[in-house]
Amino acid sequence: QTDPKWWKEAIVYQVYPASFKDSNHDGWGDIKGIDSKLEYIKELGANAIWICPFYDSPQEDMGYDISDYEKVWPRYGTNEDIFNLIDRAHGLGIKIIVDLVINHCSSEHAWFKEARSSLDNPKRDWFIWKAPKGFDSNGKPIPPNNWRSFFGGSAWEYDEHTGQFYLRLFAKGQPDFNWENEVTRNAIYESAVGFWLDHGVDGFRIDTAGLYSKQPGFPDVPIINPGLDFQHPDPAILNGPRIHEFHKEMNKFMRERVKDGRELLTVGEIPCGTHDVCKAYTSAKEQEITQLFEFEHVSVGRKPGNVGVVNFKLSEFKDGIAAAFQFIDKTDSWSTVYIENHDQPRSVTRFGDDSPEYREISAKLLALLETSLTGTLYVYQGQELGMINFRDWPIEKYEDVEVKGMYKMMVDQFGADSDQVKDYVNGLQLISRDHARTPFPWTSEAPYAGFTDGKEPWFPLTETFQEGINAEDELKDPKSVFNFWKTAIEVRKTHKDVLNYGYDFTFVDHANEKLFAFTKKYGEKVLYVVLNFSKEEIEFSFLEGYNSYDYIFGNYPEAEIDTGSNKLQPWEGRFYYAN
Ligand code: ISL
Repeated sequence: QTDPKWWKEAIVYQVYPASFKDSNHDGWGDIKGIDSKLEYIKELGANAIWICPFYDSPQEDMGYDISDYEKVWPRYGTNEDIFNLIDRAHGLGIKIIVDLVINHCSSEHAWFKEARSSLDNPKRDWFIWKAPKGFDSNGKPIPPNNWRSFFGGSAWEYDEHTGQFYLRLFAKGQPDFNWENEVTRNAIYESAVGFWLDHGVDGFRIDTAGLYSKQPGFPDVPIINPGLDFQHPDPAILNGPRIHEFHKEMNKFMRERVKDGRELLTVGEIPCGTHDVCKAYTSAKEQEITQLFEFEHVSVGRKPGNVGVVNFKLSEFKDGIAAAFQFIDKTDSWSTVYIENHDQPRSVTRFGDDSPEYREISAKLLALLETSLTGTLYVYQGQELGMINFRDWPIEKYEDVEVKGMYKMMVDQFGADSDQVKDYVNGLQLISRDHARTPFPWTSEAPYAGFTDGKEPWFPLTETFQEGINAEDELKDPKSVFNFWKTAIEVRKTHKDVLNYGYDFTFVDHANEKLFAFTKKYGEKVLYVVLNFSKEEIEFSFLEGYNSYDYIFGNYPEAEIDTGSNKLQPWEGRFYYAN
């Protein structure tokens, strides 16, 4: 478990290229923009960067619809730009992880264009085609089964030209590959994996990595939710019969392709369901992937099917955290720690308190929680600033293909004025993916916060860049969220045995709906973490059976608190060693 691999200890900073930094004044972020900010990322303490898709794409789903795996989307720059970025990052001691999106490609990919051209095209079988089940009274073709898309509606798209449906679990322009076909698999590995390994990347974030193996026979499934969400998809598509075989095969391809023996970080995006499944994917012995992103904690407070939000209790969030990350105790598996990404809203709004009074302190509390957990730590751009969700945007201002598809589905089903649709739209204030995708606030300067000095950005900024939530102001302020994250990351590195590798994660006072407390061990060391998830002053108990407590770190200045007292200020958290 403590075998010190770089990918176990990495601090990975996630960059969303469209919204990080524009270098050429066109209102879109780009590769050279990322290059110009490597020092900023290093300053935070990160030593790896995961860059979301930057490949050629019609951008129906922000680059998760790839039309050429081996080419940078021209708006983001050129292949030379990314090769230079990889070199310069390596020079600074920063590893580069790229996104691997291979459950599907874009309908504009040459492979799909060939496949759809005729029934007997040699690439026809690279995708999943089925004849209509029949035709309805209006002569409309009926999809082959009831599988649904994550973005609303049927997962089957009718292709007039050949009179068959193709499967697309996401948007219309994202046809699913047929992973049963070995020729297809090898072509995917060669193009999407081999090409980038040859150019020196240090690993892959593997998109929707549990979806490749579909249930044979394509049976109808019980519809379990009003909508479809990634945590609770229809049962025939997730973790299917050949999924582990496929991952082993791809992993072998990677190992053979890497010529200089470098170790790769491979992180799969997989809601596992059970801990046994999580362990199976990530066991070192099995050689599939090194770690995965679970969804239990970020799903808390979402209605089944992702069609709105409900109130949740702190104890549910605690369970989500334990389920998502702490499954590796005493096994050869490994996990991740994350709370934000480009699909998740801002964590301060979701799990902290984004009011002006408590935003900073609750953002710091979340940083404490994350830096205390075992696994590889991921920080999403803007999280280190304590960014919050945008407020009160009308539905028309949302950009995300998921929102558009789901909104349409809800309106078709319930009517635009229905309570269901109102609920859905209200929920978006809290959970829409768009909150994480607004341009990065580098400065407080209007109108575009230093993100671009050119055209209007592709997507509006979150308004709070003029209220101190921007990199320039935070770098200068020793008490900022940024500088707290920086220190918390140093503390994590200094105490990495128990913080990064600790085991025996055990809740203390689990039923307490304000206090999030637990212990973890490493050898003789016992870490005691107490976090006040409320704006009230609360108390915790020092555990019996220990002689003394050493205070390690917390989110209130040490001079302002009595570390020997068991009282916690609003949103205060502390780490102790229990001796
Ligand atoms: O974002 C979600 C909920 O709001 C998920 O349902 C999401 O679609 C799921 O986590 C899969 O995400 C990944 O693949 C998608 C892409 O849209 C996401 O951005 C990506 O992270 C399709 O490639």
